[in-house]
Amino acid sequence: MPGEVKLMKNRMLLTLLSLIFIVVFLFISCGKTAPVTPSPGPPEDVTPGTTPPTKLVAELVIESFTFKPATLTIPVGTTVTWHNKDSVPHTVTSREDIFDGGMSHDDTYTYTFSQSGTFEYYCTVHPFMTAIIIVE
Ligand SMILES: [Cu+2]
Repeated sequence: MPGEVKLMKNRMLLTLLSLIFIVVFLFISCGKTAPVTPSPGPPEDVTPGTTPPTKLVAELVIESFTFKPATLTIPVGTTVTWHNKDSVPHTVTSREDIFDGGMSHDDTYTYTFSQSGTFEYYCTVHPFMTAIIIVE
């Protein structure tokens, strides 16, 4: 009888050790697989189309009482800069009062065309100075 009890105790101890071993093994396995989980960050940055669009710009000069070029065709969203190279002041004045800017010598005026259309403008100081911006 005592020998049988000892055997049972040994079997119980063996079962308990096996359980502990399984639990420890599972913990180690979990610890190893965890870092493999993909991080959600980087793929979004790689997605095409997220890069900022290049800024649309155009430059005009006012020289010898003339807007150069007299007719300029630009896409919607273009920022136009006029540069007065004359020694006298000029203005860039829209016929429909959409934009109006004055410039002294070597000064600039900037306007962004966010709507399509044909925009005629002139200089209020010298009304014979006219030009057109076509926004498509
Ligand atoms: Cu002028």
